[in-house]
Amino acid sequence: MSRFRVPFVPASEITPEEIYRERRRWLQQAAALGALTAAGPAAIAASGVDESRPDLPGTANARHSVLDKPTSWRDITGYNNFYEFGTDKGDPRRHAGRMVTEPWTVEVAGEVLKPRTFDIDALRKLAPLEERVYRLRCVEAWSMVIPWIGYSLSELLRQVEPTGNAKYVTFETALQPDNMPGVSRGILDWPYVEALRMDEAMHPLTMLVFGLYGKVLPNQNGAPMRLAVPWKYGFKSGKSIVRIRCVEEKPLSSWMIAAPTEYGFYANVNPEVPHPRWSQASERRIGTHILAPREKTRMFNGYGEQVASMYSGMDLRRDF
Ligand SMILES: Nc1nc2c(c(=O)[nH]1)N[C@H]1C(S)=C(S)[C@@H](COP(=O)(O)O)O[C@H]1N2
Ligand SMILES: [Mo]
Repeated sequence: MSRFRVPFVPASEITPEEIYRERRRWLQQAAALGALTAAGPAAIAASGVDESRPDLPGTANARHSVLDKPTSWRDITGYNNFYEFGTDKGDPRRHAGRMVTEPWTVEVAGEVLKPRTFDIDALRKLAPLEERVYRLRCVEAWSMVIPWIGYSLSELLRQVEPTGNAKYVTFETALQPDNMPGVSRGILDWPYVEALRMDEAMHPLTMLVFGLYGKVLPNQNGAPMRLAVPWKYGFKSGKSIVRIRCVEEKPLSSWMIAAPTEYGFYANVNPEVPHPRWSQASERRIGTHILAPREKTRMFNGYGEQVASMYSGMDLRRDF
């Protein structure tokens, strides 16, 4: 990345859209030259990537990447929510090594013409792996920037041919009570289940993830396969998925069952709708200086241009 610079134009002379377009053009050029990858050698060295993990490279997808500086490997893999392993931010890294991820299969069933159980190796090869730098905004008002490796979930759903009755898609996390110390402590209605509307699931930004920073996904981040839905609060992106079902009726997610007034089905990032117990107007970027100002949270986590049309006509205060 150091060989390339965003061309400098005085900010006073250009509109935000022009900045955005210019940067995007630059990104595409850089990507075409193979220069832009968040997991490039310099970035990897700086972020403390665990070099002992197996490689899982992906081709940089500049169109679907943000320009924010990726959060360090240390923070991405050490500050986690994965309640199956406990509620402390360090619990997933401490305990997720016990989760058995081999062998691993993913059942894709329900309202589909071709239900099928996929082996994880087949899933990794189902479509070309891409690297996409996404923002992740947690409902707890912190955020990260993560270079994920994977491809659009639509690639998988197309394979099973959803029927006309398939209106929603559910994602179920593995349940290994003996290996997951958080499960016996209640908290959620296990297994962890999350869901999307079919158009959300088919949106190109909705990503099936197998790796990060060019490495195979660590268990605490949802190995061997998790979801990344960047315009929604982090809890919508289920980890360590074993079952995907296309269904007709709007499903209840584990979080809706646990606290229906706090967590809705859509959970789109929305600075104007506070959580009943705290504001969602700003966020703390993990890994920045303790005195760094909080960032303003953006509607749809900054992905409005790509996703807002899916919600036109909806009252997002009611359908939170
Ligand atoms: N199965 C499962 N998936 C989960 C969670 C969880 O507790 N269990 N936590 C969610 C929340 S609240 C967030 S913010 C993201 C965090 O992902 P990360 O730890 O990879 O950053 O995972 C989501 N997926
Ligand atoms: Mo979260």
